[in-house]
Amino acid sequence: MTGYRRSSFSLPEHMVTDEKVYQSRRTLLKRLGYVGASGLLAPRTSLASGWFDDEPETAFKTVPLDAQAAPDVSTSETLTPEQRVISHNNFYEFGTAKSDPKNNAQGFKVDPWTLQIDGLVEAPYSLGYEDLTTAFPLQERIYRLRCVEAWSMVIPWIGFELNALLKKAKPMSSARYVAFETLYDPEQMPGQASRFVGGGIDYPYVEGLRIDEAMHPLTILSVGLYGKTLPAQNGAPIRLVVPWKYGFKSIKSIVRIRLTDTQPPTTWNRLAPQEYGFYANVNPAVDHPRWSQASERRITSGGLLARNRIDTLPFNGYSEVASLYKGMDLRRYY
Ligand SMILES: Nc1nc2c(c(=O)[nH]1)N[C@H]1C(S)=C(S)[C@@H](COP(=O)(O)O)O[C@H]1N2
Ligand SMILES: [Mo]
Repeated sequence: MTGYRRSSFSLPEHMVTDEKVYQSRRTLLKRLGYVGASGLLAPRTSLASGWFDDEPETAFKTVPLDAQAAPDVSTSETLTPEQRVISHNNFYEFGTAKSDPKNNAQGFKVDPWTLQIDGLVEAPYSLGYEDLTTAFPLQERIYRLRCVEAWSMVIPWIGFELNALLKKAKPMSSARYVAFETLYDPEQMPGQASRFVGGGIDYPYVEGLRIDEAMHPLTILSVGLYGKTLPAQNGAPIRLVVPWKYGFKSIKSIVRIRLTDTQPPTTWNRLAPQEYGFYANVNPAVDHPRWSQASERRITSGGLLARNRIDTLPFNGYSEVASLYKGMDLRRYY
């Protein structure tokens, strides 16, 4: 059981304001020819309006989720407040500003959903929306999340070990990597409909892990946070969380998990290979070409001037994974 307050989603004041800004930006983008009307209008018009007048029309629904606490793999550091976890996001499919995912993903449809597990496995299978939260016992794990942009959060995730999902498919001995893919649906994801909104990424967003990284017990698939199912902006209905790697490895809204024998392409590596590697292990000794990775801004309840600069730790403090990289030059395999 989790002990968090379960308030229903309500639309904060600043979001209403942001929505106005977004509407005017949308008009501009349309005029510039970057987006077709359908791409950006879909998330709002696809909602049944007028039925629940007391509910904000654009609120994505989350529901309480029970999970077994896992103190042995959880940090006791102060949690990043829920409001920050769900309003400061990277999810370029919904725009590149930190507030864009929250503002643009409220109409995201996740039910029905299909997650396919295939590739080099003896027993490929798929999970539907309900299965995501029922097929495997759920745990609550409090992990640090360290973005490559040098900010970090402490988040109470709900999920299960990726290795449980993989083992169920009976991986073949030839499987050496695991490839992940986010939903491709430009009707729902404005960033996929427009290179301008989506930061120039070639969608769908893809990620990958070596099989031993994927099988490591710290690697989880998350279906919730703060005692509830995942908000759209955090990668509903299911996303990866690899706590010792930079945040961009933790791919959101996954529809396919494929076992392969070759290293799969990964989105940020494809976009800027000198800056983002396949491994992307958190490493204070290897700077990003354009900024230091020695320290990070921990997002807490304090304001922008809060003293929340902390040292970054190798593997984001998860030193038990170091043995996975024995003998590897971590400067070369960044
Ligand atoms: N599909 C997809 N997954 C994604 C991203 C994205 O833009 N698209 N951003 C990544 C980055 S850079 C980070 S830091 C984390 C942020 O997760 P959060 O918004 O839940 O904190 O999601 C990662 N997963
Ligand atoms: Mo990130």
